[in-house]
Amino acid sequence: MTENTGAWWADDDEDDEYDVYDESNIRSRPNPKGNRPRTKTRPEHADARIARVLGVDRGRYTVLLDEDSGDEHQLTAARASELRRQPIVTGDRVAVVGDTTGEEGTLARIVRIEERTTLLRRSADDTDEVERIVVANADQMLIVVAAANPEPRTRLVDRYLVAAYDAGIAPMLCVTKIDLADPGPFLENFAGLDLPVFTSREDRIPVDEIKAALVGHDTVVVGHSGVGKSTLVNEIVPGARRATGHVNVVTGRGRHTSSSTVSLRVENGEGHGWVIDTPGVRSFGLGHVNTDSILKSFTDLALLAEDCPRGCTHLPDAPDCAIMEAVESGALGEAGKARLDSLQRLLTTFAR
Ligand SMILES: Nc1nc2c(ncn2[C@@H]2O[C@H](COP(=O)(O)OP(=O)(O)OP(=O)(O)O)[C@@H](O)[C@H]2O)c(=O)[nH]1
Ligand SMILES: [Mg+2]
Repeated sequence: MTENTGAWWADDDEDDEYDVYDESNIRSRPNPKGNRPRTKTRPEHADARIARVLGVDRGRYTVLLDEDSGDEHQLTAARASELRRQPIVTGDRVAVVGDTTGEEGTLARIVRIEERTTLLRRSADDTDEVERIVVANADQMLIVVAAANPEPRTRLVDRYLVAAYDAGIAPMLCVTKIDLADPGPFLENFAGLDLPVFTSREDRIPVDEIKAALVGHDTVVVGHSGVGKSTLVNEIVPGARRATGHVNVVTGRGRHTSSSTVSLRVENGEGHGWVIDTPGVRSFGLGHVNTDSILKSFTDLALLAEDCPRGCTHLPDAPDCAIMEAVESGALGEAGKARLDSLQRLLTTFAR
């Protein structure tokens, strides 16, 4: 798949600008059956087949049909007019009808979006009610952060963690560019979390280790522009050919090289999984996140919280917080202290 040159929003598929490519606009075609009007109630599409959305580019969806059968093939599809207000994103499972041969020049039609198991969302900022769906049905998130160039930001990682916990997606962390700086001090911030951590440098990417974690899963790769997401993906998926870009030496910023979200198959001797490379974003707003879901992801602490007073914030100034009492009593050891710190830092992100 080639990368488009549009903005990150090009993936969002909610922009009316892209609706010009939508099938709904081919309506002026003469009706070959004569004068029978188009009926409003459409058939159930009993013959529809389920496909996986691999990528979206200007209103055209690349989908994979008959996954894992001997006849697996990709095809291009457009969204049926009845779905024009519903975003369809990478990772979605959709029902397709029409020409599903995938032959050159053919275009199938997406008539339904299957129920999603997870939905990774973000908003432009924390007050923005408008959500963008980043990816559907991922069960893992690989948060990529560079040890330097660009400098690692704890807060951004916190945001990704919260978004993952909120969506019910298991997070993992990969620190790249460890040839440039020691990742140790940064990683201490996350010591309290059950977070698998990989460290990597371009000439020594732990490919086997990362692959082993990805096989059997759908993993969305997120992180700032320039941290090396596409560099990793290219190493993990031979032939992925994701473009990579330099980081500006003066500003330390990446160039937003990847502009599309794309699913690629990861394989090792054990099986396969899917890795979804996403464009680096400037902000990851969490206007939609519910604080309860953050606590829920700290299973042990959530259990203790059942003894908290009603409406307890679990923040340092909260009276009679059962979690803090347990930690202070030493019952949870040093690890418990670190976990409480992480929990409080994440909760603070949302204290409004
Ligand atoms: N020194 C060093 N440079 C690296 C490492 N990994 C990646 N890079 C460089 O970092 C730059 C950015 O890498 P990309 O893979 O394009 O980053 P990205 O996260 O995909 O960026 P966007 O697509 O813009 O979001 C490239 O010049 C890479 O060669 C590493 O481990 N060490
Ligand atoms: Mg990239």
